[in-house]
Amino acid sequence: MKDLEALVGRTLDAIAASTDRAALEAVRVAALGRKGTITELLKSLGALPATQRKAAGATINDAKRAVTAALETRRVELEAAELESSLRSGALDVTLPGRGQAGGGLHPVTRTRLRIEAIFRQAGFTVAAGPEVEDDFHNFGALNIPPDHPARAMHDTFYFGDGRLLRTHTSPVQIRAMQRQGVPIRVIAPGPVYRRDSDVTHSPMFHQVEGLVIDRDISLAHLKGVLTGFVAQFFERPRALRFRASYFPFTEPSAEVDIQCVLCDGAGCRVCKQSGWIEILGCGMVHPNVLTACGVDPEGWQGYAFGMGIERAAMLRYAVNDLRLFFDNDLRFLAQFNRG
Ligand code: 2NL
Repeated sequence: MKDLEALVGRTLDAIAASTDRAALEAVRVAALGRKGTITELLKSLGALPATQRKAAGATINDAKRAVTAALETRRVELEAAELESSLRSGALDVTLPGRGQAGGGLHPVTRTRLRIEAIFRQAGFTVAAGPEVEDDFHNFGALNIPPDHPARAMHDTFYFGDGRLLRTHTSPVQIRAMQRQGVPIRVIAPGPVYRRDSDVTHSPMFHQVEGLVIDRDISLAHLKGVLTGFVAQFFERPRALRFRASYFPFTEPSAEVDIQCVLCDGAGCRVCKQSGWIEILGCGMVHPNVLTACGVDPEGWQGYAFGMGIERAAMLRYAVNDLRLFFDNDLRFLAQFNRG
């Protein structure tokens, strides 16, 4: 029994000294396993005389209970410590700021288109869209440009070879709008257009916005009024307009419109080539043949139309000096339009 007391003492010390669950399990096996020290003692009870067996059995079982209880207590302690340490090592500061989210932004050409749309909507225009793959009639025929007309060469058209082509302007959208909804009509048609032309100042795809107003007694005065208002709103200050007589097959009379240079206020600079004026759009009174082609009686209806390049308008508004910047998609350029 003296040996048993010492054995229990050593076992309890070993339990207390166990720093992880594997060590603790080794102590349990050494004491209570199939060949453990306490197990062996219990087995040896059979060799004792019957008179001593009961008392010895009770003592050994008390020792076994004490060891079992100590094992259990230590197991709970070690598990708590392991949990604590794993929580500490996996600690996460949920108050740290997240990684920067770089927000996307609209392309300057898109911003310019939306700005133009908003100004014309406010003036009572609707915004129309139509196919980019067109037929000869809607892109040329209805616009008073017959098959042999030299104006077709001007447009440097992409042809598919089956009668279809890529629209060279957004006029066909307005032709379709007139055919569909008839007159009176007050519409703008923004969108991509295509021409076989590619150099420093020309891209084979660019954007245009055209406008069309047809009613009973629409005159050049209405055209000048609408364009003057548009330019003042687009550039955020009144600008003088200058109409120069020009030629388009689809308008008569036709004009090209210059505005007082937005960079030098008309004083003369590199952008306006010292003239003080820069061209911004073309326009005119819709040719009677165009109305007839759309089933509109030119004796009862008349109106104006205009066309403007969106990249050009964006260059003037944002003081961008190279058209190609709009097509390179260099984020160092694009990001400048989406600050603040
Ligand atoms: C320019 C000139 C212009 C038109 C476009 C048009 C449309 C219809 C009928 C008549 Cl449906 N005209 N559009 C008229 C005059 C000029 O564009 O320099 N664009 C960039």
